[in-house]
Amino acid sequence: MISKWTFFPGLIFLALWLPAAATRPAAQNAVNQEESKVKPYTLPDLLTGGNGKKALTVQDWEKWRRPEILRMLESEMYGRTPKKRIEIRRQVIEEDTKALGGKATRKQLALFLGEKLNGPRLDVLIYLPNQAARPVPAFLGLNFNGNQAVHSDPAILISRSWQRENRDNGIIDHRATESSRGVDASRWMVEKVLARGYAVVTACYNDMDPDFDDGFQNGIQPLFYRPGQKTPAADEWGAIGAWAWGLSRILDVLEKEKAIDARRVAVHGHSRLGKAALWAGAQDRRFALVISNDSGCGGAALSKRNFGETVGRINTSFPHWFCTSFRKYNDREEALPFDQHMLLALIAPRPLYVASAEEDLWADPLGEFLGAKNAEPAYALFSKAGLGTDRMPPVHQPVGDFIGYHIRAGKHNITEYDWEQYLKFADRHFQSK
Ligand code: GTR
Repeated sequence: MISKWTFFPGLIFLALWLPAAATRPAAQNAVNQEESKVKPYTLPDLLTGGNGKKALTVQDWEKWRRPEILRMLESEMYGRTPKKRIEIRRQVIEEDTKALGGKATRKQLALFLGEKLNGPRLDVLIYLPNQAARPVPAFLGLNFNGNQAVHSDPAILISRSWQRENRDNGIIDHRATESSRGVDASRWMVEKVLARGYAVVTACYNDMDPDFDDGFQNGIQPLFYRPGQKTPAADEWGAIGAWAWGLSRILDVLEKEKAIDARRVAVHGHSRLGKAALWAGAQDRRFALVISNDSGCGGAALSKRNFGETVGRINTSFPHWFCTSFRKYNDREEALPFDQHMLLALIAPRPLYVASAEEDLWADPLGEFLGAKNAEPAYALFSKAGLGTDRMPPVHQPVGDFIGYHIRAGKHNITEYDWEQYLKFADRHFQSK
């Protein structure tokens, strides 16, 4: 007989668990972080088109296979970027040729997006090395927390945009405060990058589309709505699309900066901003080099490999990042007609670097390596060598030629070690240009 003491606790447990389970999306139960539990999966062949034909030459790739992949990723994942051109007014807000103790020139520009004066505004921060004899290459990346977070330089304008709450980082009531200056300095290494002869260019991703789900009312999307449109269509861009668009608009600006060689701009990003950097590099071929730091699911990591963050999880936690069409693959990764190796392949033949961190299981380091590995056939069409190995290298042993890869010890972050590798990789590929 069941005693009342075994029965009641069970009932109480059920009563607590049932409502929670009913509201919890099924996808939240399905995250695997054990290699032995990875199920077999098949990747769509990179070079074989929807009609069964295989791309055998650069011409095939350029003429039909690349556009076909790009269209799939647009309409099924990141959403199409509107073709419409909006009005953008550029204003130099501040300039100092003796910044950072005389080592650099700091320039701050505002891009006013759209016709309204009080519309979205993109604040761009540029540091140029002062010693340069000719136009310099640049590292361009979006930042979390605002431009003032990348360096403690007191002259950097404090971001006016909504920011993710983080009191430890000086973000209070969603606004950046004085105490947020330089909180992300270790992720940017401004002095180090300048000393190596590169310009440092950044802007805050929240300037384009604040990183929360508000039904696309407060970012740049409304500037592109057709008359009567209230939200992007199922195959139109989400937040990652907007962030990538912003990177291209900053590149437009760099093309007008005489001190910068816009043909040698590396676009980079960490995590969600790594996803945005990859999507920007895939769409806009003016980016000469692309770097993904721990970009994980929706970035360099394969989706069909069930390890770490899943499509269902990412679409549930961040419903505004991708287009709504992408949600049909929640818990159905096997039905995806593409995978992330195809995103990476769109960057070919330009140099691509993918980096992982050993403890960052959520981003699936091996999945990131395999994303890069399976992009190689596109590079091979251009006679460019990729990783040069089939096996994931051990920690701190970077590999690769036109596709670089490393895994470092530690957590989900960007560290000096990562920067050392990016600088070496960029030196190698940009010196010849
Ligand atoms: C996580 C998210 C990841 C990654 C990360 C980040 O919460 O699940 O996809 O983007 O945030 O941006 O740091």
